[in-house]
Amino acid sequence: MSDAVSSSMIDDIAVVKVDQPPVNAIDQAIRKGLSREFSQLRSRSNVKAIVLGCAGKTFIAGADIKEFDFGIGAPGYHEVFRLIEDSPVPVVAAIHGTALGAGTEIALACHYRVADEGARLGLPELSLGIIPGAGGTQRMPRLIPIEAAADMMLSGKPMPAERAKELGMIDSVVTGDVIDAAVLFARQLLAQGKGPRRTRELAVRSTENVAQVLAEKRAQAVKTMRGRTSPAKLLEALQAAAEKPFDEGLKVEMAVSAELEKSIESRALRHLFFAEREVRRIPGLSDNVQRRPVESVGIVGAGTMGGGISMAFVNAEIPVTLTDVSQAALDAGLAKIRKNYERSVSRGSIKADQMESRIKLITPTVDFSALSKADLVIEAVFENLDLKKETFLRLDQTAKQGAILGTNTSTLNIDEIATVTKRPQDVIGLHFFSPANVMPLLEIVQAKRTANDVLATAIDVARRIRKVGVVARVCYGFIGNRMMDPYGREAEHCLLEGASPEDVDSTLERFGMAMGILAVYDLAGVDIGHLTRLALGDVFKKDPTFYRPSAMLTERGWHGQKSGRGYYRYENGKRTVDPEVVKLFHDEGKRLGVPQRKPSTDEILQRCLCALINEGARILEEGVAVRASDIDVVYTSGYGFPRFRGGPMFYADTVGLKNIYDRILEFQRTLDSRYWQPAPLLEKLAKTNSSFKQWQAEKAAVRAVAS
Ligand code: T1G
Repeated sequence: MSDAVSSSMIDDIAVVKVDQPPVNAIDQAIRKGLSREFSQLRSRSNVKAIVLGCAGKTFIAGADIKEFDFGIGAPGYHEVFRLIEDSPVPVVAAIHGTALGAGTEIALACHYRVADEGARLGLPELSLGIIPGAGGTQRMPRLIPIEAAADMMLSGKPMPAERAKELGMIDSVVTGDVIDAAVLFARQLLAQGKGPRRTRELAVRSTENVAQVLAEKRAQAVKTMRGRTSPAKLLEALQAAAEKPFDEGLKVEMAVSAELEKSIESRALRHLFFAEREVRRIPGLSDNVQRRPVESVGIVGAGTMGGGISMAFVNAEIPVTLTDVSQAALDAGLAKIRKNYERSVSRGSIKADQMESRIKLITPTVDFSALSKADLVIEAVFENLDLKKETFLRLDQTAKQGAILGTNTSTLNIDEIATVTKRPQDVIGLHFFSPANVMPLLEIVQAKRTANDVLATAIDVARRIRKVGVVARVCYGFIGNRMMDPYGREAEHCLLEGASPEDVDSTLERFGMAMGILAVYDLAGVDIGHLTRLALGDVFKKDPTFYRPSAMLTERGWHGQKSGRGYYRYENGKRTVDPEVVKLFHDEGKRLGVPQRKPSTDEILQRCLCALINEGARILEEGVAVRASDIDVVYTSGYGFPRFRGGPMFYADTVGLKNIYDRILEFQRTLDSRYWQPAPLLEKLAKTNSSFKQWQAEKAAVRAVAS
């Protein structure tokens, strides 16, 4: 019998409490416990009302997501929630923290809801590729207008208690102990002779032109959630709520839920939910490592990256000292920061006073010695090894003992950068993604000499600034950019074989990529990628076709959006195909003797994906990434890989590694075999009919035994 659910009496009011750290997620044991308690209380005549509350930091934050992989054991959600709703005495939910998913749904099955003023309520199921499956799609529109219910479920964003009360979801918002307040609320109900108020018996609110409202939401969702199935399915369940009696509508919700729970989309998103939490665990790095304090940060370089990184820290209320070589460069950097904040204010995502207080946390200076007080200094100067070494030499002489020295390099060898200091153990890579104040990914690059407390501190800092910190070991391009290299190589080579930039990018975007790779190069600057590759030495000598298109664009000064043309033309903010560039690449392909095969969209897609996955396998076997799922987190949170496909390694597992392997062997026969050598790990897993997930689990098991 699970003791995570208990009940006690306060005079004639029963308090049922759930206590399952860390977030009171409902699993089978909790459902059994709730069923036991509510069944028993039902038969006790001295119970005049029931309060349902939780211990710990939050009310129920949803169903236990892990359970979906194994099937929901009995009793099911509907059975337990119906038991609560059918209680012969009033049931009051006492909500604090973040009630999410089944947490919100169980509250809807209660007859009344009292919430702490800081509480929030949400139905984020779409972020897991499912819909509210415990009655939420049928009960919520009976408490709040169906349009507001649709918005709540489509956005997945938690709603503050006050707003929930305004809409009709919450009966009372309180301060102090919420369970005490709920008991008092129940006592007032009894005094007023009020009994149960079953949500399912209420009418659905505001159904005027509901079909049109939901049709508009569907059209919107098709645009904003490209390639996803669950949004339309959610609207189907809401349509049923508007048109059918409760129990009929519930059947629609149950059928849709059952279908989505098995979908690849949901498996992919559930995979990412846990993968984004697993990234914090580094084998051999104990949780008890003493972290270094990080209460102040120094940033070297007020350019695009330095400015964005500064914003990421002050957004988390960590003061920043921002330096640059000249006042002009500093002023330009600060102006850009203010412009970015003004855009956020105009969009309503922050208030003007918040903007001012954040900017106040930035101390701009051209005096490098001002960095001597910082707990963490991050260098964000131009991507040049000599310049970075020079900067680290100065930091070694300036920064206080014990300060962490971070470099924002995106490709360079951090071990080499660290050699110029007398404290290589304090050096670590902190690779942010542009715009650094927006992009959630932070590649934390552990160099050979990086100390464990520096690594552990960096992982914590990532969480404090609301980034997903993924640990990588040193190699060219770490995880993300290293895998991007063969991916981009294939995309560019297709241009020499007769495809157009539009062919390549539209194929990748149809697959779900946020943006085609060539449009990304135009956004980031075609010259940046070319110069980085040039720094690699004689790659072009070995293969004159290697990234030839971007070399040609750079030679002509066509660097992308910033120069009005690149792979495309950019006029008045619009991107258009450039026939001159298309012809330039095809003629060059013919000149270099590249067969004008005009690859099909399927081949373009498979070449880019197989190249990406194959390099991912190499990264795993070399130990540059700890887990395959870490690579998935890097690509979905930093490179626009579709979340509903789970990331490149998860995707490969869904396709089957044997199929990926066979396709690579086919490309080895039909294309430049130098580039199509299967990674030994991929070959092994393909030949043993295994998967990256299985390989990861086996590695974790071996580590667990060894530790
Ligand atoms: N199921 C299983 N484990 C969960 C969990 C859940 N719902 N929520 C959190 N955890 C684990 C998490 O993996 C981590 O474990 C630890 O708890 C702390 O989480 C029927 C079908 C609540 C805002 O989508 O958004 O209800 O890594 O690190 O930053 O319709 O957790 O320590 O081992 O994230 O303070 C809907 C998911 C489910 C909410 C707290 N609910 N959770 O954030 O802690 S579907 C959700 C969160 C559903 C019904 C449907 C966040 C949080 P570990 P954490 P946090």
